[in-house]
Amino acid sequence: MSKKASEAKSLYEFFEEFPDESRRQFFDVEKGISKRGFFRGAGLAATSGLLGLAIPYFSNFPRGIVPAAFAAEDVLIGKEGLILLNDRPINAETPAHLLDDAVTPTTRHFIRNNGLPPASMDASDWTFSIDGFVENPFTMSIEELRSNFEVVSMVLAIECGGNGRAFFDPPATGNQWTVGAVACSEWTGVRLADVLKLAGPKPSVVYTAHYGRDMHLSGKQGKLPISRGIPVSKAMTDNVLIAFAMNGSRMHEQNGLPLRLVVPGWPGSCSHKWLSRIQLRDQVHDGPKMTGTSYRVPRYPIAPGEKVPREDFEIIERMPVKSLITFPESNSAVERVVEVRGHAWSGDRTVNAVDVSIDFGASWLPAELDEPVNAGAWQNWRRTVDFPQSGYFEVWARATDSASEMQPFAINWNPKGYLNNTMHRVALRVA
Ligand SMILES: Nc1nc2c(c(=O)[nH]1)N[C@H]1C(S)=C(S)[C@@H](COP(=O)(O)O)O[C@H]1N2
Ligand SMILES: [Mo]
Repeated sequence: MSKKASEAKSLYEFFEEFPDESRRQFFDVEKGISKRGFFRGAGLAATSGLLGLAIPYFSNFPRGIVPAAFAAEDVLIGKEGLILLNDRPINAETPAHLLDDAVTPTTRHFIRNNGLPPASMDASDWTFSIDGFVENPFTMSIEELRSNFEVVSMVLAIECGGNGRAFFDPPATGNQWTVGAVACSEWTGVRLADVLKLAGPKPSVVYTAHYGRDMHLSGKQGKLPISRGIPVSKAMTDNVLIAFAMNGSRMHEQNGLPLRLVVPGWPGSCSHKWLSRIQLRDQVHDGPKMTGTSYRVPRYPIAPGEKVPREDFEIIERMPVKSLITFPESNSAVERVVEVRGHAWSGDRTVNAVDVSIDFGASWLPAELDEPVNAGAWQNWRRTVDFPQSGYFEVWARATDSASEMQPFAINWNPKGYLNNTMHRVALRVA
């Protein structure tokens, strides 16, 4: 391997690829746990109490894993203000007030991993293959994708199917996302539709299957953390991209560097990261996280806590209508007159109206709502509100989409905690 340890792009990669050097950098056998590493601003503050401590069982420390003392902050290098929900696999959400930008900066795009990111994310030797039920299977480098297909940039929203899971009662197991497993960055890449057309799907094709180079948590070679797919009709939509750049520059390691799918409006799990292969199938895909109850909901409404037979679950397709209040920040103090603002989206549809309430839903005020900058982008909205007096207020926001579907106040419960699109509320102290 020609790469030097100092070129490791993240702490993760450093520990994984250079187990001996990383151990030497972070563990001083005589002085104990140390922080002499070369990682700019890596989260010392939270771990400083541990610095210099002897490590009695040093010789047992597994090679290639990041010490827990550092994991919490250092895995988020290149991210700003994200809240880590889990560090193995890494899952981190963005507080609502940090999602205020019309286009989400790379530093604030959430992270949802099912496994371990690949050790190498080198764009220059990455390949992408398309095969299965196609006339013309092929493999291309990222450079070849760029030169063989039209390169487009689009602002596209990705929301995890489990966003909002934390608000389910009875609770659902899985990452306890509150509202911040959503983002809308600008992605640059080629259209999946163009790539499929060159491959020439056979008439029997109904579904895609997505494969990436991340690893299963068990570390077992060939065991996939996730492999999902979408109906070929969705894959042919012209805002589904195979992306190689994020916000006009390098993609973040945790967001799929160097190549990923972006399937706006559908569960984030369709947007495969570290993408290496798409297979076209003559039947619905059956990879990990595609079957059973994964990314599926009962096909009929059920009562909270109700048990549902497996065969009554169906695959989630479009995400439901939803909105987010990104200003003011919840639990902050504001003046009597304030501009409330945020975003709204509805998978495969547009949002027709956003209304806000400052009186716990008794009356609603229409917000000014922008058109999406392109199909698949969230829509920005704003509304100046005039609080009648000082005190405790809540602002509630409620979006209604082009099919007249409106965000509910009460939760539509389902066993795995998906699709929670209840209204967002922020608490304010009015001066
Ligand atoms: N290869 C791979 N792709 C993946 C995942 C993964 O674990 N591995 N997680 C999926 C899920 S569940 C979501 S919500 C999105 C999150 O994208 P982000 O981490 O860039 O925000 O990536 C999807 N693509
Ligand atoms: Mo997800």
